[in-house]
Amino acid sequence: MSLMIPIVDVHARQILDSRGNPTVEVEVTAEATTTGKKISARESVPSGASTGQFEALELRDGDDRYFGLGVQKVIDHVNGKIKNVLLGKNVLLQADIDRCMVELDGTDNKESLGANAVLGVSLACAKTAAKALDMPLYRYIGGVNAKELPVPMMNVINGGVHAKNSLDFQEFMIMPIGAKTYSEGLRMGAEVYHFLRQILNEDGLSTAVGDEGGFAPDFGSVREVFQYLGRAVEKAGYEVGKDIVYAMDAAASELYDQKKGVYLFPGETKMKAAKEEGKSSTVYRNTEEMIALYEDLTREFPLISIEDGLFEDDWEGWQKLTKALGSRIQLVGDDLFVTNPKRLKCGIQMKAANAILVKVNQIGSVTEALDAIEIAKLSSYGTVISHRSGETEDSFIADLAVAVNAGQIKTGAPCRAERTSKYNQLLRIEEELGREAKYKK
Ligand code: 2PG
Ligand code: MG
Repeated sequence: MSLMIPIVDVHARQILDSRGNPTVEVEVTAEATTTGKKISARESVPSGASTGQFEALELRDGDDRYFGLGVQKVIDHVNGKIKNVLLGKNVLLQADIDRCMVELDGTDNKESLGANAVLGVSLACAKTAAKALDMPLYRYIGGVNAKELPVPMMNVINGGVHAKNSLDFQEFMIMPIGAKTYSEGLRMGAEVYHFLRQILNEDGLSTAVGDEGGFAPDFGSVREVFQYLGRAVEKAGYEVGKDIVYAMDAAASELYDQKKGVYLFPGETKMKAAKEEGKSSTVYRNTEEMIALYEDLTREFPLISIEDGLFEDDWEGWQKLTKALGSRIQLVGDDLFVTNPKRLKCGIQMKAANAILVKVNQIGSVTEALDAIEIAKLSSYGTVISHRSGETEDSFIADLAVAVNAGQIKTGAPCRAERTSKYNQLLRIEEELGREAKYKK
């Protein structure tokens, strides 16, 4: 008979995320039948700003508290219907727990209970189960072969909807691929980040940070961003393209004008107008021009990964992009796939993108996120485990990245506690794994 550790309590509360908006925290308690000992663990739910239209639904109250962003309805769903269904269930049966909640919800996008309700419970169950077995979370989820520390994709320059600056693209990341270990990589990234601040300061540019901890000054162009990154890498004593390479998240759906079928660049327009004393017209690009821009950037700079290069429902465009660049660089589908096994399968069939961004709250349960990762791996698609721009101090995704040997994690700059909590948890895991820890296998 397999081990039975029944759930004896499920309790949700409203807490604040890193943007000061409400989110859900769930505490699950289980009881070891042999000893009668109670074990509890809690987890909280992140929240995006550049959300994909195909994501599972994040339920909000829509009343006059917290500008409509309260999650009291979600709390009631967890403490009511969900708790009723889960009491007495074995906390070790994650797939069974998640399936029960999906069935209870009964919709495709979890709109009746809210993906934030289901996910909070799902995450907390996994953590409670690991604790009940006295196992590290990464090992509970991933098993005995969970040992690969991910390369951090550190978002050191913020733009798009994550910052109020002139940058239309959302994220510019550094990846310390020249490091031998994760901790060395983290150090390299943090050093570059500090030199970047120094250089920006010297040039009179703002070093205030955006939602993910990266700097957010007004840059004249995308190329200027990469030039600054290069200067910071060199000043830190590393080699551009060898020790450190670049990644970006264009978050192109945020720029896409569906009526006109083009991508608008308001920041670039503003900077151009300032230069040309108000004479400039709106800068826009069509799909071919977007692809051409990416091609140019990958030739000019060691840019090895582009996320959401095109609109989230332009499958044809994605096919073209993948044909043009897919054999040379990583093309990551975030809003395109929304961690949804169905959309990922479709993309694989169509040869759209070659990697998936995994955000647990896009799909709303641990099991479904693991399904998406498995499908990606089977088709040799890359996997990047990711935070959201609105985060909490929890570090579930750090353990998840090691559990599935994802190889890459995107969790912001080495700054702001909700970002460093993930990077720091990875340091602990690396220490615990000791000689078995792998980095860039
Ligand atoms: C993204 C994310 C995380 P958000 O687009 O990849 O960096 O942003 O959580 O706002 O969707
Ligand atoms: Mg993205």
